[in-house]
Amino acid sequence: CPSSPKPPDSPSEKCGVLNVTKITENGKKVRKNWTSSWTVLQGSIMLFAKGQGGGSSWFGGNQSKPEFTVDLKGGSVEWASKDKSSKKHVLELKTRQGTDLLIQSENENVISEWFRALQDTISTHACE
Ligand code: I3S
Repeated sequence: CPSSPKPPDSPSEKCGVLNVTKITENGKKVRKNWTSSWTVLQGSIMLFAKGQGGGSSWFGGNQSKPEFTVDLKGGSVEWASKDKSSKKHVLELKTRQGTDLLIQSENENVISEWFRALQDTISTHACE
């Protein structure tokens, strides 16, 4: 592994609105619940924040915190196969904790940028 794959002054940071659903939690399949979520990528952490008016249907479920986070270290990202969703532009994100998510945008450029950022993040943190 390279000791410093990125200069310290260029942290991987990205944010925007994405459609998100969990598909597994702790390795167990869960029912999909697509929700629009404000999404922040900072370091190896991806944070999904409940927006205004996001109630109990928000995909983080009925947890008290208004955010849900996953750690991308040791995870993977790929374009979701057709059997995972009927939607267009869907990424499948797998985490080491056994929580797998689908993230989607109607805008192909938006989701392609997220794909690049997530791949970048995963490879940057692969050696930690
Ligand atoms: O993989 P599935 O079960 O076809 O996913 C669909 C369902 O979650 C559906 O809700 P119900 O559980 O009430 O049937 C959602 O409305 C759909 O959006 C899900 O499929 P897509 O293909 O949109 O990911």
